[in-house]
Amino acid sequence: MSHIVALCGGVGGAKLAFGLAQVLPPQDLTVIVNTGDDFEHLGLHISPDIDTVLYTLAGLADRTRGWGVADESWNFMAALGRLGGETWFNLGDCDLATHVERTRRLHSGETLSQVTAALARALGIGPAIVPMSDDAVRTVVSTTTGEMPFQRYFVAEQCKPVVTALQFAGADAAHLAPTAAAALARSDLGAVIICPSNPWLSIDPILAVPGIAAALAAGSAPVIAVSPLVGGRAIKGPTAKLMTELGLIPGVAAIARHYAGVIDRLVIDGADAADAAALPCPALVTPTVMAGDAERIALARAILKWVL
Ligand code: FO1
Repeated sequence: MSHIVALCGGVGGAKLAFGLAQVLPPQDLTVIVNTGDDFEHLGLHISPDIDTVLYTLAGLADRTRGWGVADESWNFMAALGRLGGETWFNLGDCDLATHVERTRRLHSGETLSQVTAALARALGIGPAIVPMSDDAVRTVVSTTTGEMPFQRYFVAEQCKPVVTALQFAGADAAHLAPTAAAALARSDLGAVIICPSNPWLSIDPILAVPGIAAALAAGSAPVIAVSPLVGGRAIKGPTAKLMTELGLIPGVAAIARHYAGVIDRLVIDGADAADAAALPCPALVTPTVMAGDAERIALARAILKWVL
């Protein structure tokens, strides 16, 4: 069996990572996760996309919200509100434990990779879950109303501001996390799968870490992206709105153009089948909407069957 690397953001990406984790032996999968969304909040280090992947693979994720833990209680937030604290970013009681433990471990000198591996182990997750970097890379969103940190744009402003540009502060000086670099350099690497996460907000920060684009280009393993758009619309999140604001027509053609030079193939939904022939790379047309576990597993199987 060859090794598979998945590049992943939050909710949509985590669903495919879950599917891959069900069909691959744990030692054959490494999931490299975006940390551009990370931030310090209430003195805690929050890694939203890592946690979404951890909770999803552990079967703990809230499937309606897409983030956080299912059957969560909110006593901490209620108490914080009574004290007049900051309540714009919601931390459930169980989720809070993850941030406290991550922050404690980071303060004691562990790297984010080590902390993430420890949390994954504790949650019984088999595949390697790896941050893109142990160095701080922070997505900064430029909008017509000014520049703001990612979570301010995404949660506090609910993605309403019109985006003009994105920057990944710290990326130039960041290093690829050692486990991520090792996975991409494996001689048995069978494929790199870019999960159906937002290319601009979730995948570009990963690709901005020096060395990763070169590693993808240097390897003989095919790089396959899964379009996060179905019929020009995102299943969840601001991808289509953002594309329009950046002057693009939301659709699989623009996704393929965005990833030009990075990907060898694109996976698209049947709703976009008519666009397949005009794409600049080979396309697999298969259902990509992952409503439940069966669809997550079916998509993972279809991609692996196509590439291996
Ligand atoms: N998203 C929201 O829309 N509102 C929230 O209050 C919120 C809290 C939150 C807490 C922990 C966590 O891991 C994620 C959380 N998210 C919340 C989601 C997060 O902002 C986004 O999923 C990602 O950063 C985008 O992928």
